[in-house]
Formats: sequence, structure tokens, C-alpha cells
Amino acid sequence: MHKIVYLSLGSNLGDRGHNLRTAIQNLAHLGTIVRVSSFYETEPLELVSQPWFLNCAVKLDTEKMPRQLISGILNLERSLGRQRIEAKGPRTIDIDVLLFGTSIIDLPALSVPHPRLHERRFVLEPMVEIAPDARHPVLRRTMRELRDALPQGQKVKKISPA
Ligand code: PH2
Ligand code: MG
Ligand code: MG
Repeated sequence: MHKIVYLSLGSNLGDRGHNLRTAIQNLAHLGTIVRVSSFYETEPLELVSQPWFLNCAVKLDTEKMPRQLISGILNLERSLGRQRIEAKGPRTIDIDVLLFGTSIIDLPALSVPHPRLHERRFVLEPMVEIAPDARHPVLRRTMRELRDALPQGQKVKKISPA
């Protein structure tokens, strides 16, 4: 069964653009890349005293089941040098599953929709670029509606065209 999955990618260590591009190339092993957003330079949220991130969103068409997909993603993060030192701390690459079709998933290693998706401009701006009408299956709002409801504040700047 094909599923449309949306991912959020982020990097704030090393050559951030190279890390995102390498991750996207490797994601092609887990499915077909349908769309990639521009890259966005974003102010760190939650753990604020760390370098700025480069973030983007990816639309993937996959035949994998949720557990297979998350284990493939974790392997890919490790192969790109991800070390888990501090929660939400600096990382070469972070790949988060935002939406998995219209599924609601609650596994120890995977919560979908991503629990903080609707609070994060660094997620929603790239998502509005590639999937403005994708709907959050719990909140029942589109990505555009969620982005428009965010408070002003987090600085997010598009740095490369789609
Ligand atoms: N990821 C976090 C915490 N804070 N801030 C930005 N701007 N971008 C991120 O990818 C990010 C973050 C935890 O995964
Ligand atoms: Mg994350
Ligand atoms: Mg993550």
C-alpha cells in the first residue's frame, strides 16, 4: 500500500546544506521523493541557545509500514553522524515524521501526527510551501490554517528556491 508521508528535516551542526541534501538522497531508499521544499534558515526553538538550523520538508511516497519507516530513518540519521547527547540539542541531522497518510500512530518510537508540528513555524512554513492543503488528522486544520494561527516570533527565512 502506498502512503504519502511528510517529513521535517533539520540540521544545525557541520555543513547544514550538505547534511540536508545527503539525507534527501538517502531517503530515496525508503520510497519515492515527490516534493522537497526550499531550505529555511530558522531560529532555534525550545532549546534556544544553540546554532540556527537549516530546515526543510519532504513529501515521500512509501510502501513501508510505520515501524519499518522509523527504523530506516533512525539508521539514516546514524549514518549521517547523528549523536544523541542532549535532547533537542545540536545535531547533524534530524528527520521527523509529521504525517503518515491520515493515520494516527502512537508507538514508543513514533507519534504521528508529530506532537509539536502545529507549534513550529520551522515546520509549518516549509509544509505550506509543498502541501498547504494537507490536513492535520487530529486538529482537522490544514497546514496553511495552522501556520496562519501561529503567534509571531520565531524567525524563519527562506534561503533557496524550491
Ligand atoms: N528541532 C528541535 C528543537 N528546536 N528549532 C529549529 N529552528 N529547528 C529544528 O529543527 C529544531 C528546533 C528538536 O528536534
Ligand atoms: Mg525533531
Ligand atoms: Mg527527531
